[in-house]
Amino acid sequence: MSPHSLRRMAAYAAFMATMVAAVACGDSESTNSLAPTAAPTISPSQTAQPIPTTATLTTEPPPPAPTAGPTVTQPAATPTPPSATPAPAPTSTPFPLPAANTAPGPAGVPAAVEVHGSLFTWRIEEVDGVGIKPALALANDGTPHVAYMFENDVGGWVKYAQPEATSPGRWNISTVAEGYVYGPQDIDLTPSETPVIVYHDHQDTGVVLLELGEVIYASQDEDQTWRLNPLDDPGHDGWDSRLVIGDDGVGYVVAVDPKQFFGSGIEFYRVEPDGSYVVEQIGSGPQDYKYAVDIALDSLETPYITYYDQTENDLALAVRKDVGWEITSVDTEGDTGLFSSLLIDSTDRIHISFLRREGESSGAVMYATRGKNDSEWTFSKVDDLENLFLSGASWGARNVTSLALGPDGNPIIAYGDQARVSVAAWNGTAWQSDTIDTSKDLRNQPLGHLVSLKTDRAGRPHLVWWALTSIIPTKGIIKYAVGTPS
Ligand SMILES: [Ca+2]
Ligand SMILES: [Ca+2]
Repeated sequence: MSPHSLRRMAAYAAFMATMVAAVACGDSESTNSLAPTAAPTISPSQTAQPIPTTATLTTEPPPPAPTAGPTVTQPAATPTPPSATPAPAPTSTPFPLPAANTAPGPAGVPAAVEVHGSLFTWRIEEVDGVGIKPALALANDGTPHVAYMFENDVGGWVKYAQPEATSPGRWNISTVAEGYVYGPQDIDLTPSETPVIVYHDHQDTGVVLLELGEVIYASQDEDQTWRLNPLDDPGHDGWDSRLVIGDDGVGYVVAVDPKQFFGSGIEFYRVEPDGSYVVEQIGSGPQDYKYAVDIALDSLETPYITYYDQTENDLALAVRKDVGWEITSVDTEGDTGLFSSLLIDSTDRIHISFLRREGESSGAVMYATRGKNDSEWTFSKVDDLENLFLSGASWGARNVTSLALGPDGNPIIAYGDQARVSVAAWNGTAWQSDTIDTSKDLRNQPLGHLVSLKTDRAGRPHLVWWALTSIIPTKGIIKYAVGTPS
């Protein structure tokens, strides 16, 4: 058997083992009871400290295959298969798709739901009845742009949705790309407000090839056709991709070249408006995909990256220097730094939300901040999550925290687990929160463990998330909410 075939088999075995583990764990996780969600107000944690309020407001890939298949050379390292034993593929899903969730309303007009929280009145809409792992960008006028996907070896896709201007509750949906794609993905807008989406493409169907796999940089031409730019690099690249576009239209991408595919860790991409790009390893060491990475720019457009340092189980911050990357630890308290979300405001104050793991299915949503000239970080606990699904499942916990800044410059953080999606805002002395969605049935329709939050220029929070409706193939419902102050 050729080395090529061996690599294919090893990768496929690891992939299938992950899928099997997902289903096996799903059965036990789904017996958790629904967490109480009645109390909308959260008392400040004992460790909470005042957070400076001087900050001002700032803000923050598709299918297959490239035409002339570039052949990527594999690293010479001896592959060490992840600790996984191949097992028979599961044949059924314990989470049947409820028919009601795919049927449009009688008149074809989707219903919007209003939720009155203590902070905001939320208008909630269903973007699409099929899709997972959404990401959100906002235009200057507050119009949402949503990217989401369907991860499947056959028939997978990436879609893009915007609300219909003249029909509230309806969304215009178009297909960005088709193929064997994977999320989480990300979306941002260029200075001329055209969308760019980044995502992982296996670049094959049915079989995962180590020789392929890239982050795809999908941008829209003036005629609104999608141009798919595979950012070729050695390794099965582009997992957990995140994107921020600078004022000059340069795209800054971070993504994982993961340990699951014998990759070298977290990589940074700088993509020019003409599509040319450079790739750098930031020096993270080997990293699994799953725990999220994020990227933001300071006032000089210096890129900063947060990630979960799997060697030390810490929240790490990497900053691009004139030569290479400088990495420091932000939080080292226990097993911490999962699922981070990063913003830098116009004063160069750094804001990070993340999860400190506390148990098999529990953790604390945390906030860390540091002013430009501060030497120390200030930490604050936002809330606790009790129904996290932290296994290796593709639909398990991923980007479970997402941070934005309100009109006063204070942080607003969206977060969620299988049971609920909540949004908390810092009022200067404490966190207050609204729960805007709860799982109707943890066994049949857990929430999808991913939130994407942005604030518009008026400071209104907008977010997208998803509810799981089927494990194999993984399907869900894409939801969107916008809040106006109560
Ligand atoms: Ca790579
Ligand atoms: Ca590659």
